[in-house]
Amino acid sequence: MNRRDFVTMLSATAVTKWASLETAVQAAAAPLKQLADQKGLMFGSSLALKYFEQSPAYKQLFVSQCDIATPELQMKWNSLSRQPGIYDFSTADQLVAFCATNRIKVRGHTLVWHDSLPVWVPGQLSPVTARTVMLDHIQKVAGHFAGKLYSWDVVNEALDPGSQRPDGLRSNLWLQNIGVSYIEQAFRATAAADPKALLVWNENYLEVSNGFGDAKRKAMLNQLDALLAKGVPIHGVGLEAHLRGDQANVLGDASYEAFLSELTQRKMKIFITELDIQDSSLPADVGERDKIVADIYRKFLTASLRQPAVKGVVAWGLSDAFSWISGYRPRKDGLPVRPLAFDINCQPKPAYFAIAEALEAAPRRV
Ligand code: 9MR
Repeated sequence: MNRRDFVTMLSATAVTKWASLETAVQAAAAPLKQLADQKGLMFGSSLALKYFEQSPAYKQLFVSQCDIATPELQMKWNSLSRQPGIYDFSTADQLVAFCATNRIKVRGHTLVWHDSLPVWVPGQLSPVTARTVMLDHIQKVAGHFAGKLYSWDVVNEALDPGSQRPDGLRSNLWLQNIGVSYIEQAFRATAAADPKALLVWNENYLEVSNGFGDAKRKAMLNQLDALLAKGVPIHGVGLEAHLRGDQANVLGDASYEAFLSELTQRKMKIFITELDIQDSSLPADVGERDKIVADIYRKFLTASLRQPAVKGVVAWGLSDAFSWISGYRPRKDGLPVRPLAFDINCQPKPAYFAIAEALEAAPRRV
């Protein structure tokens, strides 16, 4: 009997009064980090320590499943600095210490973004000051954590076809005040502040094979060509992969795999950085919904992991109890969302088994 059948049998048993049932189900669910490690991959999740106070079971689940983590909020500019030039690293330091204790690598997230800025930042930006404000921030933050992080998301979501620019860049505050060179400057400054961290451009919607995604892919490859030609230290691309349950037909297809090959040819390490699946517009029936979500996890990850340049998978949360989607993309019928691998009781869902199967099918990294 394979693992999935064994767990289905345990879950289906009517004798739910057995105190050991939940433990048995969890025990049969091999840690995803272990399945990943067998293939030379990493598996992890976004992390916020406050959830562990609400649920000790979640803490246990997190530590058992993850060998890499991304702070969900704690390293964003508005979390670190409420007043100009004054930084409080205490919460982020706690997170880094927790990860060190539990042998979990940390992905720094994120240095230069248009979102999650403290209110004081936009007020200080002008074509004269913006460069100094950005570089000071990078020096302070990347300098503070130097040597302790696996990687940095140096720029985040810097592409947006909606900005209607021929280069596909997002017309954000940094571009408007510094110009397109803000990206190159950000990477060079991060490399100087933390020479050990892997430097990543983290981006959304690159994984979607439609007109919008195609435009982003083209812009991404053009940007990489220009940066690499100038010797800019950029080592990887992060694909957020906030996927939608109603987009199965445009996920994990041949053109997506062709895009991953293009990144590979440019010697990029590739990371799936914020994986989850919005079930907001899927049928209400939980069995039906869970199956659609699981099928997308399997299809998308199987396609992603076939490419050896993909080094790891980070989910944007592990348990449905703690997902940004319940606040940002709730269901119209008011039912709880089910976007992640484990349910609100930290029990594995079909999505877990789909992720496990994709990891087991992945070629071993050398
Ligand atoms: O999940 C995060 C949510 O709790 C925050 O309110 C929000 C703004 O900081 O950011 C969310 O995480 C985002 C990530 O940092 C970047 N990519 C999109 C993620 C989901 O919105």
